[in-house]
Order: sequence, then C-alpha cells, then structure tokens
Amino acid sequence: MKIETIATNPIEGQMPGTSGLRKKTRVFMEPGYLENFVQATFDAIGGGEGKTLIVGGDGRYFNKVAIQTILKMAAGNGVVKVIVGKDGILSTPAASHLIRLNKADGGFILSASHNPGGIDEDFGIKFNGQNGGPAPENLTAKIFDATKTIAKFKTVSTAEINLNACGSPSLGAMEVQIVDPVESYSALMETLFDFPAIRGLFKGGFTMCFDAMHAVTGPYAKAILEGALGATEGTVANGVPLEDFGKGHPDPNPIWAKTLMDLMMSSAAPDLGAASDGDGDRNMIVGRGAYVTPSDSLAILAANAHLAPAYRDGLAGIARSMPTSAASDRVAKKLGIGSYETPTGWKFFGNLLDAGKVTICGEESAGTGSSHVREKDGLWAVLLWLNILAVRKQSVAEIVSDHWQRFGRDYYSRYDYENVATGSANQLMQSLCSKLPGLAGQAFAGMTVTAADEFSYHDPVDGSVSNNQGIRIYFEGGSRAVFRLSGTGTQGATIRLYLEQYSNTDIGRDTQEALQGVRAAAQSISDMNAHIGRVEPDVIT
Ligand code: VG1
Ligand code: CO
Repeated sequence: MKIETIATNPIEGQMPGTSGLRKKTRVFMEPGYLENFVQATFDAIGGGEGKTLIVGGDGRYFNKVAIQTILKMAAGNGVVKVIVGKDGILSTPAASHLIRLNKADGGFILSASHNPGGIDEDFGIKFNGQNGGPAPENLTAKIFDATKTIAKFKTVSTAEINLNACGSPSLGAMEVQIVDPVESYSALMETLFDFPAIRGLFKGGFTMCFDAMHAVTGPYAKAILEGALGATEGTVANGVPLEDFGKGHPDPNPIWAKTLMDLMMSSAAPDLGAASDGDGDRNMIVGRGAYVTPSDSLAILAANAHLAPAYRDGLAGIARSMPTSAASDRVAKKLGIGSYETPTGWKFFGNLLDAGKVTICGEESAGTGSSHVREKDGLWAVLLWLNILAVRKQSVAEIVSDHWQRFGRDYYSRYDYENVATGSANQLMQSLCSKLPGLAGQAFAGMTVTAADEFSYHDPVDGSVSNNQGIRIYFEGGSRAVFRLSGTGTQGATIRLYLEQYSNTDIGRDTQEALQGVRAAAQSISDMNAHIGRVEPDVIT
C-alpha cells in the first residue's frame, strides 16, 4: 500500500487544554484539522515506526470518521498494530487499561468528555502514553510546537475498515485488531472487587439506578451491573450510546443528571443512584435522599478502600487536585500516609501513581480512580461504593454521616461562570494576581485572609514545575476560595470559583448557607461584578 505525503499548513489554536484538544465538531471536520494534530503527535513521539497503539472513543458524532482517518495515518506513519474498540467504542478508562494490558506505546482517545456531542457541539482528541495516562505537560508542549510548524502529514489511501465486528481486517502492512470494548475492562474490575459480595447485595434486594446518560458507559454498566453482578434488568438507564447523547449534557452532576437526582430525592428512590459522563471517567454517587459531593466521595472511598480485595493491604497515599476539598487530606493524615495536591487534570497524577506514591486519586469534578489504570474511572468508583455498601451493610447516608462524625465536614461547592468574554476573564485573574502579595491580614465581607497565592506545582517525581494553576485564598476559620479558568471549554472563557468551609462541630447545615461567608469574601476580593458584570453563576455544583 502506497504511503502518501500530503502538504498542509499549521492551524492556529491546536493547544491541548486540561484534557487534550477540544473544539467545536465542525472545526474538527475542517480539512486537515484532525490530521494536523495527529501528525503533530506522531512527530512529537518520535514517529509511528514500529509502534502499537490503541484507538477508540466515546461514540459521539464524528467518532467513527475520525477513527478511519487515524487508522490510515497510523499506517502512513509506520505503526505496526492498532487495537480498536468495536464500533469505535472505548471508554477512557478502558482505553487506558488496554494500553497497559497490551504494553502498547500509547493511544488516541476521541472524546470531549462531559461536553455535549453532535455536529454543532464538541469533539476532542488526546494522546495517552505507554503508562496509559494522558500525555504529561512536556509532551503536550511538544505536540503543540509541532502543530505550529507542520508542513505535511502521512497517510494511505484505502477503503474504510469495517469496525462493526471483532476481528483482524488488514490495512496494508499494519495489523488492525477490533476488540470487544467491555471484555478486558470487566475482567479487570473482577480482580479488584468482591463480586460475590456485591452479587449477594443485589440478591438481597438492594436496588440501584445507573444513568449512563446515553454515553459510553451504557454497554459497560449493562455487562457488569446487570450481567456479572445480577442487578435487575433496567438498573441501567439511558444505556444505549448515542452520537448526540440524546441531546443531553453527559456531565454527571446534580444539574445535568437532574432526572436521576429527582428520582433519588423522591419516595421511589432506589438504594443507590450513580451516573457517568460522556467518556466514562467521571462518576456521580447519590444515596436515597443523600447526594455525595465528589470531594467527600474521594475521602470516603479512601477511608474504606481496604474493604475491597485490591486495596486490602492499605493505600500508599492519596492525591487530589488543588481545587478539590481537603476532606481526603484528613483521611490520609489519619491513615498515616502521604497526601498530594496537584493541578487540575488527571495527567498530573501519572507520575505519583507510576512511582507508587499514591493508590487513590480524585478531583472535585467527579473524577476518582486508582492505580489500576492511569485515568479516572467512573464505573470503578461505583463498584468500590457497591463493595463498601456490601461489606458495611449501611445506607449511603449512614456512611456519609458517620464519615463526617469521624473527620468533620468540608462544605463544598463550585460556581461556574460560563461564556465570559476571554478578555474580561483574563483581567479578573490578572487583577486578582496583582493583589495577592498584600492580601494576608486583610478582611473582606467580615472574613480575614490568612494566606493567598497562585498555585505552582513542583512534581516530586520528575521535578518539573507547572505554574499558573489557579489562585488560592485561605481565610480564618477553615475556609478557602479558589479561582481558575477552565481548560476544557470551546466557547469564550469559563471562570470557576471553588468554595470550601470546614467544620468539625456543625455538620448538619445547608451547604450554600454554610458557604455564604466565603462566597461574599471571594466575590468582594475579586471585584467580580466590576469585571464580568455578574456574581450569579450559570451552574452551581
Ligand atoms: C474539567 C475539570 C477537571 C477535569 C477536566 C477533564 O477541567 O474541572 O477536574 O480533569 O475537566 O475531565 P476544566 O479545565 O474545565 O476545569 V473530563 O471527564 O471532561 O476529561
Ligand atoms: Co470525562
């Protein structure tokens, strides 16, 4: 098969954000756009020659077309083998597992995660390396540099590969292997958790609703929950992946998974409610009448992980992203293990996991995971909860309230200001930065600042430094406000304001009420109204 070298020009703005490159789908459909990024990635990793790759995505609009392009370019770049999920489907954690299982050189994951899908919505691509994790910053920087100088890409011209059946179609000299997307992931889960105990739980009448939000986890949840674990048929709702996610917003939080939330707050609520996002790496956990914040969920999973076979011998350490609440730090302290604070984005956990410094990691945005893969893993979190519920024989609400009694409670909420003019958002952040040196000791809305800084991360494993990772402001009385700009949006800027208030005496308050003080102080310090003309967020989670 003839390799073709096609001339192309750099395209502006192919800078990978928090989690790869995300743009409007129509942008990805422009000639050369996807090709440039894929070729830049091959160039940045030293070419495709002799390499084995994993390719798959969350099934959104353009997924299959993109996979065909990548397969041809892989062949053009001398890749020897590509493993693809049947129908082009692979959840992000399943792709991470396949890279590790097959000792592949890396993989392309096609997803814009929790962003809506469709021709007028979002698409995305990212490259994960040999360890199964998202490319670290030094590699994404190389990829970005390559997109700025690209002059040609390599491909082959051939008929489309049939992705609808498992097997080994040939693409010239390159071997293609189409695999069941669920099988090996499901087998991995079985090695981690006490499946017989969870089966017993369901047999005893335990009920659950898992909302797959018409995204990638549908087939995984059906096979594992309703298949291997014997949950009643119908436990998985919205289980068929659709190219536009049924026009929904596949972000598992109380706002976008409102139908599930309403069910869980009603008298018809099952024992456990859970949901996952577009690409299957996030999770929402809600008990009967009891929503569990992701930060609390991370802390509770860490405190109880020893109840599951894979974590029986304890954890090496716990890592959380900077904006995530301090709840998991308290658990690490009690367990006498290390705790780490990293910038937002799973790529920063990779080194800590590879070095064996941590076992469990999590983010406030509903991502939790462990050393079993190098991505956050939505179903993994749900299964660990099920394992804990099966052993403790208590309700979700009881487990949460018991946790707060032991550790105190970190009231927590995130405010998102979406579609802000990029200039205004940058100005707000810059003006905040310039105020930082003088903040300590000053009072705002009755709250005194104890410390404030712009977060820089010094990776304890490879010594690399990542600057400008968000602004942290701490107040007297155990509260904190964090400001940062989102790196996953595709329209304007999104400002995220993260609010937190700790109490070990008063654990039964309403969250927003408990956060009133820190909220007023944060809005006053940042002069939010003056910069963006509003203080009411679009989304509160
Ligand atoms: C958001 C979340 C972050 C997460 C990232 C990717 O990033 O806040 O915690 O790692 O999405 O998640 P940002 O830059 O918009 O705040 V996923 O599930 O969308 O790949
Ligand atoms: Co995701």
